[in-house]
Amino acid sequence: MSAIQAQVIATFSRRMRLRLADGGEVTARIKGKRLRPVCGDRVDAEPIANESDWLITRVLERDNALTRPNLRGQTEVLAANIDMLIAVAAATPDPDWFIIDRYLAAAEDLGVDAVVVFNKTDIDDTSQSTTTALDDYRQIGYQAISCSARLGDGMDEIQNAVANQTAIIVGQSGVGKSSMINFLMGGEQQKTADVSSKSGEGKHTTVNSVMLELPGGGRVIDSPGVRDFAPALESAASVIGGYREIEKAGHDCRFANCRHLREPGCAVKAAVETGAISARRHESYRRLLNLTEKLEQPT
Ligand SMILES: Nc1nc2c(ncn2[C@@H]2O[C@H](COP(=O)(O)OP(=O)(O)OP(=O)(O)O)[C@@H](O)[C@H]2O)c(=O)[nH]1
Ligand SMILES: [Mg+2]
Ligand SMILES: [Zn+2]
Repeated sequence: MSAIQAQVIATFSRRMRLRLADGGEVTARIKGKRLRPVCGDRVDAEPIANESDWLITRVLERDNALTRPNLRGQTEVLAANIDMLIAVAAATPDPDWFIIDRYLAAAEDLGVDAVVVFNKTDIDDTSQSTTTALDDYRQIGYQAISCSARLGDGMDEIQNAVANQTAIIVGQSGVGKSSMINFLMGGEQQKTADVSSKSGEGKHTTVNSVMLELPGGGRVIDSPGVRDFAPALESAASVIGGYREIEKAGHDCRFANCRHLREPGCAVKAAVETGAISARRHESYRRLLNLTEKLEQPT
């Protein structure tokens, strides 16, 4: 039998789960060392005689890929062919809005829709910093949804947002990504674990990316939680593009190559001073610009 097209729906280092065109699922290994399929990839695969595993022989061209720089400075691909990114923060662990901003910047860079979710409203939904952050996102034009995967509040809004999409759910460990997916799946599909009472951090329960078909429509990729995230951006221009309100205001700066830090006649700084642009978002932009320019320098 010759190769047929399939999609990678789960990765376990070098072993993969594939969904075939007829809806069937098989496990597969990868031909050769050079192929590096990730969750969401479309691949060519063929059965292997006398084995239950299939063999992936080719990775088809990607529409897009969510990446991050790993510790060795290489670009690691997290998932491919997505059309929505859902960035999750929660009442516990303490929300880190800078991480959410950097996920949003990654989504802008990919040209995919992004939604901000604040989970665990049953624990706390009154913190001023959270209310401000969510209001800021809405004002910039992002959908920001508050929910409780435990109680089900707000989960219909998330289901509506992902219907007809292939979305990746990202965020710190322990924010409840897998719990949200379990709620939407209507059962315990994905393993979850308590946030550590000692450190207040999640336990990195999800270790592999897995794509699930939701009964209410749409597909979601559960992904391992992170301590930190920064997109592998190419240039200052892509950092600016990652902050849509900064990019927009920047059209009125005196200098076309304004970096929106200390330049004279900077419309972005002026907007930060009047409060039209959130000072926290501008600080977030400054940090990502710094980081991106540091990575650009040969060391
Ligand atoms: N109170 C409350 N707890 C929740 C809610 N959603 C999830 N949790 C709990 O938060 C803990 C972490 O949830 P997970 O779903 O494992 O979190 P995760 O984001 O998938 O974490 P990683 O896989 O480590 O990245 C679990 O104990 C969940 O039961 C919620 O809405 N309210
Ligand atoms: Mg998880
Ligand atoms: Zn400027």
